[in-house]
Formats: sequence, structure tokens, C-alpha cells
Amino acid sequence: MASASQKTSHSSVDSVTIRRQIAPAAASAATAVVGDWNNDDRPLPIKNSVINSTDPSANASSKGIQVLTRAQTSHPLDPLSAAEIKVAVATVRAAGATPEVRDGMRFVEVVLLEPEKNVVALADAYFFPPFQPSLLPRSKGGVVIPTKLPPRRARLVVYNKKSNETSVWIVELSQVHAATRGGHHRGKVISSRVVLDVQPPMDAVEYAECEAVVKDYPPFREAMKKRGIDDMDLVMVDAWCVGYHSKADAPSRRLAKPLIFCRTESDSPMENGYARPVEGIRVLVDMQNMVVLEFEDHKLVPLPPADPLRNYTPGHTRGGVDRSDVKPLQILQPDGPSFRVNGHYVEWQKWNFRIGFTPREGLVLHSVAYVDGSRGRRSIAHRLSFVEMVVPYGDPNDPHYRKNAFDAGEDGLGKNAHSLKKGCDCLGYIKYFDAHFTNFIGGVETIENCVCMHEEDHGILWKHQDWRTGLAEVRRSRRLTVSFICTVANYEYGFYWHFYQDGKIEAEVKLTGILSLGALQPGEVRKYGTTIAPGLYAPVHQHFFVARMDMAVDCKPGETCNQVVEVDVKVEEPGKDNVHNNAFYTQETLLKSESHAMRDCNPLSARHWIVSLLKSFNLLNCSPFVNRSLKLEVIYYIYLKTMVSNFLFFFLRKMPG
Ligand SMILES: [Cu+2]
Repeated sequence: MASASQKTSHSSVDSVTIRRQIAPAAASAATAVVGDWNNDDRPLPIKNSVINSTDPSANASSKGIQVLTRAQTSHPLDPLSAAEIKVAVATVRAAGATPEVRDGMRFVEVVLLEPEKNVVALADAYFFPPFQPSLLPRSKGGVVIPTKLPPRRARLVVYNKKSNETSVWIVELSQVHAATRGGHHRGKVISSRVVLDVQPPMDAVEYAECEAVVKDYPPFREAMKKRGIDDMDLVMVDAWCVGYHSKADAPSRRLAKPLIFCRTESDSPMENGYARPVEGIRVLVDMQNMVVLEFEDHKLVPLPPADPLRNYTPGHTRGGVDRSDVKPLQILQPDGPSFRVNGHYVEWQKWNFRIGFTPREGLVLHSVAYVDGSRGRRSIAHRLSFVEMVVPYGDPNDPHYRKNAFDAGEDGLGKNAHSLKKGCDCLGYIKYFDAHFTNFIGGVETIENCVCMHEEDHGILWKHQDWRTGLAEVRRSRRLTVSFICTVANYEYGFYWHFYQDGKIEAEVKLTGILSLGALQPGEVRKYGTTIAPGLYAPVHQHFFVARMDMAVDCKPGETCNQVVEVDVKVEEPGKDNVHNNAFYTQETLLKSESHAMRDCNPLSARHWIVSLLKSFNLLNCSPFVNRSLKLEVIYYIYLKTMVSNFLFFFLRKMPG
């Protein structure tokens, strides 16, 4: 990692910027300070200087702009640092009206309150790479650039365990000292509001408490005994959110209906308890007060027999020898990777973007842009992430009918991410990013090596052989992959964003881990699932991933120059336009509003969506609303690929700039 960042600090990006930002006479004095932006918040030695660039690549729009720049330590889109989270939590805690209120506070989420797009543009114009003054909208008489960016803000979701109240707080974090001198911040509460009738996501602490409470509940122990389970250490109680099936489940109460499993007594350190579901028991837990509210042992379903193949550690999967016949495969990058990293800013081939991370979404990609020859840096998207993932189960039988996991909103995809290991999770030259979170009681936790970034060979990108001469040309495809993996109880999700050299961005989700299983009566076969072992079945279910794409194709902040067009393949009616009965064509429909843009997939018409421009034209534009650049067309075709065949796309916003 060290070599990657060192490399970047001497990159050409820095030197171009310096030339753009300062008067030539002071260039050497400013070089040291600007080059140090990551470590120092002292003002630049030159004030009120006027850009007088000698660099022919400097954009014309920067001419005559007064610069009062001052180095900043954090880009406005950098995720909160551990120090910032600490200050935000302390500020909110100190603002609690009474000792009782302060004592009841639980910190569900502390994230960066992402700034307005014009603040991002200002930062990217003068304070941080890509150092592009052209990102700022032009105004008459030039723009006076403030000496520093506005203070960063944190957004906190706080659950009060005593009052069962959920509140959202905004805290301003003003920096007192630079990060290198201890990173002191001061926090100021900007606003706080109680949100009625909601429950924030549950926390791992609550899951552990819930398991202990249920296992201690005498009728539950009795029910386990009836099933031949005496050792409560083998029992697993997974708190699942109650969902919403009637008013009794209303979110005025914090409720869970746990699923029960039982490990088999063995010497395996990773005995797979999910292979033995315990059915026929209904438990309702009040997660605020941690008490069992309702309990019913309504049906005795025998525990599935311990399957010899239930465990997944090498010692238990056919002796761990089923793939011993592969020889080593090594990925070598003797000259290092082709990407450059500066803090959270990434450059690779013609792509550049910023890495972000939130407890709810996990990986977030900010300010995605593509350097397009003489057209320079072209904006593609303001923000890309997965904002939700829901898993409805298709078995109407208890308890499976009520399994509708919202894994982002109820648990958090980012919060449940884990540290990745080189050689196992990722191969090649890896750049990792850590992620910082608050825990339930307000402490700061860090997931080291949480986001993985590396290059991959991706087969061929293009090939043609001239059949007359037999001569062939091939271009290999290299892609940059940014990913993280999270575990939500029994299941794992790997989220991958791939950037390609032909301008394509691909979002891929790998579903893995262990299925959420059910137990069967002897001889029973269930229509709504697949029997996978004696007494054990996998209920049918689906995973819907919701990607939120705040597109900004060739848009500056404040511009609304994008639109979403749906493309369907249509078959021409027989008639005078189709005398040979062979005609088919693509039909493009402009999606005019957010509600209009809530569309289903349709593989039969090869349906897809294009984010197109209102203002850029290429030589071939003739369609009334698809005035897109032919060169960048493939970029806009972002698609999701999952192991199941269900997709759901929401364009949650009309694409602003
Ligand atoms: Cu699944």
C-alpha cells in the first residue's frame, strides 16, 4: 500500500495543479504546501493571487479567478474518520437533556452528511484532485474562491433504548488541529429531530442479547428438551426483524421473531448450525426491553438428522481433497499496478472516482468520470451504490412466510462487511481501504482491509482475423475491480464494481454463504422449496438488489442535462413495411418522471435503459431524445448480474447534475 500512495504523491496530477493554482513567481513556495494537502491545514503562502496559468492544458474558465486557497485535510466526500466519528458521538451525547437520556442513547449510524454538489465541485476544482477549475459553473466577473471549504458534517441515527425514540442528528465538525497533530475536531449540533413510528436497524449487541434472553426462557428450554436438545450451548437464536404482517407488528415497538437452529455436537470449530433448523416454535421478543413477549410451541418437527456433509471446513468436505489437483496460479505485477491512489481518490486508465463507504450501503462510488481525449474529463455519475436488498421467501408455511429480509435497511450491508485477506478474497496487487463505524454504545470500530481494489485480466476485449490473409488482431481486456463482502447471518454478499477499458461499468453481486433452511416432517415434500438432505429443505426465495445511480453524464453541479430512455426490441407488424416478415427494430421511450421510471425487466424485448444527454451531440445523432455520444454509449449501460434471475432497477432520482 505504501508504494501505491508514495507513487501518487509525485504524480503528474499534483504538478499540473500547482501550475494552475498559483502565480508563477510563487510556484516553488507553494509546491511544498499544496503537495502536503493531506497533512497540513495551514493557509497557502500566497493570498489573493490571480490564476495566470502558463500551462496550456489549464482550462479557459479559470482565467481571472481570485484564489484564496487553503489546504484541506479531508475531501468533502471522504468517509468520516475515526476521530470525526468520536467527536460526533461525544457532541450528541453531551447534548442529551438529562443523564437518563444520555444513558439511553445507542448509536446506530454515524455517517458523513454528504455536501451539496457545488461544494464537491469547489473541492475538486481547487483543493483536491482532479484539480479542475472547469468543474465550477461560470459566472460573470469570475468567481471568488473561499479560503477553505465549509466544515464537514456528520449525520447520526440515535436510538434511545429507554424511551424507544429514534432521532436524527446533524453535527458540524470543525477542525481545530490537523490530522497529523492528533486530528482534533470540535462538534456543534446543527439540528436534531425525533422520527416517530420507526425502528432503526438492529445491532449485533442486540442480536447477542436476544439470543441469551431466549435461551434463558424456561418454556423455550422445555421446548428444546422435547426435541432432545439439552445443551443450550448448541442452540443458535437468530433475531429476524418482525416485518409487517398486521398492526401488531407496527414499528412503535422494537420487535423480533427469531429463527432457531441447533449445532451438532462435534469437534469441528466451525460446526454448521444452519444445517439443523428447529421448527414449530414461535417466539416474539421485545428488543427494547429484551424480554420474551410471546411464546408458543405449536408443532413438533423432528430435528433433521446430522448430515455427514453439513460442514464446510477443509477437514469435513470429503477430507478437503476435492480440489487438490490444481497447480499454483500466480498473478504477477512486477512494475506495480496501473492504478494510482491519493487518499480516497482513484485513477485508473481513463477512469477516475472517489471511494466512499457507509454502514448501510457499504461501498459508494463518488464523482465517477472518464478522461475522453481532447474533450477532457467528462463526468459520468455523481454517486453509485446499492441502497437496499430484499429477500422475500416463497413458502407460505410458518416461519418462512414472514422471512422478508431487508439486508441493508434492517442490518446494514456496510456494517456487516469484513476484513478481506490477500490470496483468499483477492488476488494480485491489492489496494485495501479501511472502514470506520460506531458501535452500538458509541465506540469507534475499524474494519481493516474492508474494500479491495485490484486489476484483473478479463479475456479478450476485441478480436478480428482477416480471412483472406489469416492475420489476426487481438486486444486484451483489463478491468479494475472495487469490492467488499458482507455477512448477514447465514448469507454472504460480494459486491463488485468493475471498470473496463471500453468505457463500461459493471455492477456484479455474488451470493454465497449458507441457505436459510427449513425442517420437514418424515416423508414430507414441500412444494415451495427443494429437499437437499433428509428432513431438510431450502425454501424458494429471491433477492432483489436496488442500485441507486445518481447520474451526471457531462453535467456540472446544478445542471439537469440527463434523461433516462427505455429501449425495447419490437417486431414489425406484417404489411407493406414488412413484406418479407423479417422486420424488427428498437423502440425508445423517454421515462419522464420517477414514478414512470419504476420499470420491470423484460428479457423477451431485451429491455435496457440508457442515460442520455440533452446537450451533447455526435455526428450520428438524429433521434429526438437520444442525443448521446456514440463513443461513451456503452458506459451508460450499467447492469446488474446476480445468481438468481430476478432484477429490479429503481431510478430513484431524476438525474440531476
Ligand atoms: Cu438466497
